[in-house]
Amino acid sequence: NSNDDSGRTGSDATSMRRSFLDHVRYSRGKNYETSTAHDRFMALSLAVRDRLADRWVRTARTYYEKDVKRAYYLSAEYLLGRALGNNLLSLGMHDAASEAMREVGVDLTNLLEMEPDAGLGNGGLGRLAACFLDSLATLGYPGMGYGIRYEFGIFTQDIVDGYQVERADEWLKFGNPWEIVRPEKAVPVRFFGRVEHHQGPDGRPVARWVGGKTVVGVPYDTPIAGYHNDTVNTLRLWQARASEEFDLLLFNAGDYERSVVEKNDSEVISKVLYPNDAFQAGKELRLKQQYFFVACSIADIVRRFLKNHTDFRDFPKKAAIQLNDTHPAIGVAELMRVLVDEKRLPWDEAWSITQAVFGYTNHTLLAEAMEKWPATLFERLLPRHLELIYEINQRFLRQVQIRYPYDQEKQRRMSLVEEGPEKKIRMAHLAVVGSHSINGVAALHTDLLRRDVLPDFAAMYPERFNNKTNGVTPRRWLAWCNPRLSKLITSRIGEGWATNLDKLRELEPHAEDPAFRKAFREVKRANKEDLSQHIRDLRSVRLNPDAIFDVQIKRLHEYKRQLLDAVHIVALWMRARRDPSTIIHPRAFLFGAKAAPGYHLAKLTIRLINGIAEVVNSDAGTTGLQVVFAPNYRVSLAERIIPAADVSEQISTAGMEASGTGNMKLMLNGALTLGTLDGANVEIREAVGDENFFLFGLTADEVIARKRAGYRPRDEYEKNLELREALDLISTGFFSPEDRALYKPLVDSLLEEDRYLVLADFAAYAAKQDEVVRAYQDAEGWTRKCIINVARAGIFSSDRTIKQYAEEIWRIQQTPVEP
Ligand code: DL6
Repeated sequence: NSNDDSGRTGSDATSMRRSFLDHVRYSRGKNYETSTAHDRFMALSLAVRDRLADRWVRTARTYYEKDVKRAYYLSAEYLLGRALGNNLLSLGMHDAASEAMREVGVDLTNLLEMEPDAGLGNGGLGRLAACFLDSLATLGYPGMGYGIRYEFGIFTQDIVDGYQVERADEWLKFGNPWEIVRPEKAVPVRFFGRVEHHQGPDGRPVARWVGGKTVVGVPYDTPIAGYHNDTVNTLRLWQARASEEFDLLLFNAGDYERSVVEKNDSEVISKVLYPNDAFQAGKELRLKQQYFFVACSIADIVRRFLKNHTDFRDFPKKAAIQLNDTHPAIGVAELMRVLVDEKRLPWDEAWSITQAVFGYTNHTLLAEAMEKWPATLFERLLPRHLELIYEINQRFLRQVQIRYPYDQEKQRRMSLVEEGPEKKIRMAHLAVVGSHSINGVAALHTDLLRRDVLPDFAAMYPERFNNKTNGVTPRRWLAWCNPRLSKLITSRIGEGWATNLDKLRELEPHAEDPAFRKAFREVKRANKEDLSQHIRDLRSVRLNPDAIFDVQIKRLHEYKRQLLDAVHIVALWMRARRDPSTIIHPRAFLFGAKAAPGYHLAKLTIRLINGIAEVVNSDAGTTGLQVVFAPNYRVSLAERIIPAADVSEQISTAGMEASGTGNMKLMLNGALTLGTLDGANVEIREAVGDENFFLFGLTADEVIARKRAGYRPRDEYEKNLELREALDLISTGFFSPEDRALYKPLVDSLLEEDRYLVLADFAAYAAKQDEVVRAYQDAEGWTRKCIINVARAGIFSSDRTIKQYAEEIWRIQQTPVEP
């Protein structure tokens, strides 16, 4: 029954209050009076989950009955953040919940703060996956996410004496109200062992992967609610469990201790998210994680298909599988193994099914992020997959040879196997040959992918390459995180923009209305007050809400150039100290960033920013400058910072940032971009016009040319006095009196190599920063620019992106769920 007439899952405050109190008593086993804040958070979340459950069941039934084609998103990362507020928003029950809580004397806002972020991702790639799930459900697409239920997500970052200190992220410690475990759908996954080859009864060769060790994947399902509709899709995350048969074997042998130890070996697979962003560490456990979740997911997808089909030639009509970067690329070999070895399909048939099913999204151009696994590791861990990859490669290279006879060099370059002192499997090549679609995530990125990273493949399979510029969900990144701006927007253009972001265009004429501009400034100002208050709680620095809030929030990486920002702040401060008349407006520089725990220069950069903050904040009264490093940057912190930002720092070396998505969120919330022509910045600038964007720096082609011409960072240092003085101040230990040589590695990296052309872009960056402040002096003009940025952010909705994937790659249909 779809309509619950008992009132158990009603959407009014009375019904919400009743089920909240029921959950306090019957799910938490507490008297209301003795319940803790945590009990209440759990009780309200469970009450909300009840309201999703009925739609969840109906969604599954609708898809099954209509036998629709589904899109499966395979991703090693999902950076979901908090769910309670977002689910209340989707259900349209926020006000009712707020009232219900008020009636029992609870402040909903405080309750929402109890929820830990689901931080199962590193940065943009994982957050993109989360935005995509939101859009799939909101648009009513039959789509499902698959991934890993990491027991520990991205580490918690503390700042101790200016240094990043990592702590385990125990996000499941108090229980997770959203997930439902489905042990009946567990999947066995084999590792190690050996391959036996025989002659099958049909005379064809048969390969059997035997022995080794079995781990079990247990699925945990999380509901993904569409916004104001009846769709609730599923995110299915796999947890590793030791297999019972295996335990039994050892118990029988009487080796209790060994059996317990081996159990650990299995369960460690889903223990922790690797905290590297855009860098491959090459750990065996990481490859195990990848195969583990991919094998479980493919088994699950095949099982679902076989519920109502028998002919695998129909499989591509019912399933599209998207590889979120190469992390799940082993799926190509795994599906071949299932089809050829288990289902006994002929190779060619299996291969055309595989290619028709898979699509591959590339998210990086950085060489150090390209996944390559030693063949020896593969051979030990996944012996059958290595054989299959060799077979795929042999057949593929034969095609290359036919197409380009006599070009041995091309075959070497395109091979799935990198020859050398250590043979390696190139996962991107496996993903490319096994997919019918290969896409980049912003126009420039896709161009560079075709031209510089995969040129041989783009020449051979031009029809497979396409662009899908990233997007962000306007529900979380405007409607939820910025209620003041949302209300103002709705007051002018009405509802509807949250699901049709192009509608924001209607704001544009209002940029000419002084009353609207004033209201817009008041919203920004109030958001800055809120953030200032929050930062004061975190860092005991009170940011001046009249200052220009200049924010750089993203993972810490040399290519993102937090150092450029930091060195410039030092230069500004020296200038302000020397000549106070150069100060024309107070400025607050805010950073948020996690560094990979093993990335020394990145961690040192955090220490430097904190060192600079300490000095600069101490005489903020005279210079008007403030610097804050906000600890533990994560989704829920982004939700506070973004609505308060004036300037969005998107200053990566051109050609390095695949897309960026923070740039879109900041634009959508009325910040102006100070950026290079990199990633989606290019498209943001096209959308808003040059007059509403602060552009600086070398282009991607100029970057390449400068390096080719023999770039000498010292020349830049010599010829720019401000730059030289700032670097000298840093290197002489002014910001680290306790250890004067502390920052030497950072300054040396800039002066000796400067891979990311920080010094080459410094002068242009500093000049553009000056222009930013001048522009800010014209409050009306600035506000106009901000409004135009918001008004033209429509194309950066992940709804637009998802429609493109759905129509151009997956060929799936919107399938709304009846109320
Ligand atoms: O596509 C999402 C996101 C982009 O916006 C960022 O520009 C890009 O750096 C990020 N890529 C990665 C690469 N990881 N690997 N491999 O995180 O993807």
